[in-house]
Amino acid sequence: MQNNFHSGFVAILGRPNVGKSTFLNRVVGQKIAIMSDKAQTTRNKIQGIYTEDDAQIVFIDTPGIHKPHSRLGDFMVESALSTLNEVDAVLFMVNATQKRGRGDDFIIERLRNVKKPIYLVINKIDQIHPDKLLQIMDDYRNTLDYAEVFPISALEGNNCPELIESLVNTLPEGPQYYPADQITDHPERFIAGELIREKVLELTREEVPHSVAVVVDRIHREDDEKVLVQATIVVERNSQKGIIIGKGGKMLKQIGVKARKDIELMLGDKVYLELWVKVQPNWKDRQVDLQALGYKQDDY
Ligand SMILES: Nc1nc2c(ncn2[C@@H]2O[C@H](COP(=O)(O)OP(=O)(O)OP(=O)(O)O)[C@@H](O)[C@H]2O)c(=O)[nH]1
Ligand SMILES: [Mg+2]
Repeated sequence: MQNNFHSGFVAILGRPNVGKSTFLNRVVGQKIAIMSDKAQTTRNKIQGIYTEDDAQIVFIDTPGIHKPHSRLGDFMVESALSTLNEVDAVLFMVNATQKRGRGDDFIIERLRNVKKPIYLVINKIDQIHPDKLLQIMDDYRNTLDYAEVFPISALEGNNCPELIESLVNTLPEGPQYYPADQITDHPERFIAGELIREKVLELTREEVPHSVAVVVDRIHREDDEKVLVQATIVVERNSQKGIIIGKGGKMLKQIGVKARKDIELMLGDKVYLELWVKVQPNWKDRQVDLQALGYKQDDY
C-alpha cells in the first residue's frame, strides 16, 4: 500500500430520478449505469470506481427509494437501504427543482442513525435560479447534521470535482480495492442488458418501461472484430409484447439499432445484436422469476 492512500465506499442515495446514475457516469467517465427521464430506472446496486494517484472512491449507485408496489420494488428499496451498512460516507441526492417531499423525509429518517459523514447533494442546479437554491438549502438545513452541502449539476459537471475532492479528504487511509483501470464491478453482460433496457425506457411509455426486464443470453466473439450479442426482452403481457415488437417489427428494430450503438461503444467492437421478446406473466411479483432475471436477494 502506498503512503497516505485514501479510499472507501460511498453510497449515492435519493428518490427516483434525482440524477444518481448521471452523477455516477460522470465520475467514471463512461456509461455504466443507465439513465432515463422515467422514475425507477436503476434496479440493482452498481459500483462505479474512481481512481486517482493517491485515492480510490468506490461509489455505489442505488435504486431510487420509493413506495414499492411489487416484489421487484421491495428488492430495489431494500438493496438501496442495505448499502448504508457497508459504506464510509453517504451522498444524499435531492432534486433542486423539487420541494422536499415525503420521500425525502423517509430517507432522512433512515439516515438519522447512520454514523458516517452524510453529504447533502443538491442536483440539477442548471435548472434553477440561484435564489431558489438558497430556499432549498434552507429547507434541508435542520433535517440532519450534514458533513457538507454541495449544489451540483451532474449533467453539466458544475461542482462535481469539488465534491470528489472533499470526499477524498474525508475518506480514511486505506487500500486500493480495485485495479486503477477498472470502473465497475458489473460484467459487460449485465451492462449490455441494461443498455437494451435503457432504449425500451426511452422509446416506450406508461406501464411498459416498468414491465420490462432484459436477459443477455450470450455474448460470443465471432471473429477478431465482431461480437454476437443475443438477448431476450421479457414483458408481463401479450399486449406489451406487441408494443415492443411494433408494427412490422419497427419498434424492436429501433430498440436494436440504438442499443447496438451503445454496446459497440462499450465493447469497442462491431456488434451483431439479436433480440427476442418473451412474455412472462407477473414476473415482478414472482420470487423465482426475479432471481432468474438478476434481482437476487444475496446481491444486496
Ligand atoms: N437538467 C439536469 N438534468 C439532470 C441532471 N442530472 C440528471 N438529470 C436528468 O434527470 C433524469 C434522471 O436521471 P437519472 O440519472 O436516471 O436519475 P436516477 O436518480 O439515477 O433515477 P433512478 O435510477 O430512477 O432512481 C435524466 O433525464 C437525466 O438526464 C442535472 O444535473 N441537470
Ligand atoms: Mg439511476
